[in-house]
Amino acid sequence: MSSKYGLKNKKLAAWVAGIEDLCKPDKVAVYNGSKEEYDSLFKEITASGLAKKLDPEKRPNSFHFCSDPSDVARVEDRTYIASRSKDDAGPTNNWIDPEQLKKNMLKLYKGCMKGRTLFVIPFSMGPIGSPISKIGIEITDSPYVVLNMHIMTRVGTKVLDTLGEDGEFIPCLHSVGKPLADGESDNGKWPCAPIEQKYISHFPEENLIWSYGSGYGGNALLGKKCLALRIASAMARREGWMAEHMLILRLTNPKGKKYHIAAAFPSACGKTNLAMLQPTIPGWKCECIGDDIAWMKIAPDGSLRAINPEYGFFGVAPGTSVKSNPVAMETIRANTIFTNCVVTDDNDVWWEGMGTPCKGGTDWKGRKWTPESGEKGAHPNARFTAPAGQCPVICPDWEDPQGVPIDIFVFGGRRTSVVPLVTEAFDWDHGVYLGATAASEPTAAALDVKSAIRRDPFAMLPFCGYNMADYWQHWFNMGDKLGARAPKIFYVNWFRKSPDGKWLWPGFGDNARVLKWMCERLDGVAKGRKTPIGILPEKNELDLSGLKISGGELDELMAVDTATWKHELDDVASFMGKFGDRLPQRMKVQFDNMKKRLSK
Ligand code: GTP
Ligand code: SPV
Ligand code: MN
Repeated sequence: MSSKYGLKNKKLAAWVAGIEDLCKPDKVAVYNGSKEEYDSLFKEITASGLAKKLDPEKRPNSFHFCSDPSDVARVEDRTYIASRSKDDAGPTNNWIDPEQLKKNMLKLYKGCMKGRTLFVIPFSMGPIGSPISKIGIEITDSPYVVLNMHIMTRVGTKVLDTLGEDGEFIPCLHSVGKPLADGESDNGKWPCAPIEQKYISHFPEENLIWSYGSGYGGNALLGKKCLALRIASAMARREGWMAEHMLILRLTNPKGKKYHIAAAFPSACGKTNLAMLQPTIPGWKCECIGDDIAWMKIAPDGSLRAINPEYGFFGVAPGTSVKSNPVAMETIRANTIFTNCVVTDDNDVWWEGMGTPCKGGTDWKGRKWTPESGEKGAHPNARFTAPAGQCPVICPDWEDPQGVPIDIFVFGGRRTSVVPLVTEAFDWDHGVYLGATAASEPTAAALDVKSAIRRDPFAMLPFCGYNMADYWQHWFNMGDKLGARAPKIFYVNWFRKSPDGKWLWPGFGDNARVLKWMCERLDGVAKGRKTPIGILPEKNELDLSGLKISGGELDELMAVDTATWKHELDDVASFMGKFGDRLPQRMKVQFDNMKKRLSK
């Protein structure tokens, strides 16, 4: 039996009816995920002036959007973890009492979809039917969100069929927060609410997401950061699995041996680039499984299996070039949505660091622009949304419902000094310490992060849906369960600079040289050398064949300066102090060990 709008799932039908009553949209549409529906929505939105269709010869079936200048990235100050107890959200999350937050937001949601269509988007995070996958339903009044979700997740009727009448789903409510008066239209302008009305709210105890006021990226495409990281991390802890801000790749050595690597770097610190790496060392091959999120479960054989819950890439555009990431450039050749780039005079897209000149066009604010304009043409957090299946090096097993077995975890961040190119953890607990103390310089991926460097444990600071200290304990617990099957843990820094401000390491494809050393450590081929902070490559162990790098530069890249590391420890101590009694005992042990090693 079908209810209104053909929704057979009882909980879903009731939820949609309730939200319709609250938000008062003009229309309700259930998104079926077909190409016809995608195309016709694009026709509509292009006619309305919000999207621009790019030259079909140069960029087939691709579109460009300019967002509002106030709505260009995640807003961490307006992102909330609303658990019943403040301590369960922990000192690194914004917290409001869930009842209070709902009261505040209900006022905003009341009538907020007036003049708009309420879209119901059924989506699956992970291959439909995988034991690791989860179903979500996003309600949104933004066609931009519908079109992006179409690329980023598996959407439509097939998800509703899997859900059935009584299946469970995670409700994700989204509104741009800009009701229209009678006869009013957006006039091609990106709708959103002022900053003080924006809320990106998570209720981890009831697996519920409410987002209001922003239409951009992780604030609005609720399957990504909200569901697949914040809500999923809380579920994963309860259920004994892991939801991480990690890329997944498969590296194959010249003998054909495969290694699966999952790496966590903060936003805009190189996940997409590493995921699409093209090794510069002969005989090594890299294939991409995911570029932002990994969900991992222990399989019956004891291995840790990872899937990419997403279906597309929402990647940073600026800096992406044929030289730095040819694979990404090929991936976004067609069927791609661009946001906040330059639209060139010949109707293609352009951004700073694309590696090709641009004579002129329209900048991300919609103004006439030339290279002489003096301002950047693309916003630093301009993004592309492209289907993962279009990636020329997508791994043939990227949709395997069982996932791939992880051998190596890598953590990292953007540090222009102090942190060497690569460090291996002595053991699992030390690896958890390395992840927990990861730090990075700010990037454009969040609007409101300004400090010089900040601790970003496991690259999860903005994405952990519960107390970060409990999250660390969960990592220790997972290590206990994995035992001998636990992946080896490494820490990398591609971003160290010389005193005159030049990158010391070429990065990108050459990062394969570092991954190769990791594999050789796994196989017991490379010996490494012990330092107080971990194991570093022995001289000559890094394959530098064909690379122009001086001995002095290499020494600087690998330098471990005890005095600066002691200083670093003070910062770690004050960060860890925030967690009080919740800080795991095993973390204290690691801290003390580090201190002892540094003072030897
Ligand atoms: P999110 O999508 O925000 O989670 O970011 P991400 O971690 O996927 O970052 P991405 O790979 O898009 O890289 C962001 C920026 O870092 C781009 O401007 C890249 O050009 C730059 N970058 C990536 N890898 C390297 C590297 O190895 N060396 C240097 N110097 N820059 C890099
Ligand atoms: C990030 O900021 O880590 C992203 C982009 O991957 S967003 O989806 O906007 O969060
Ligand atoms: Mn990310």
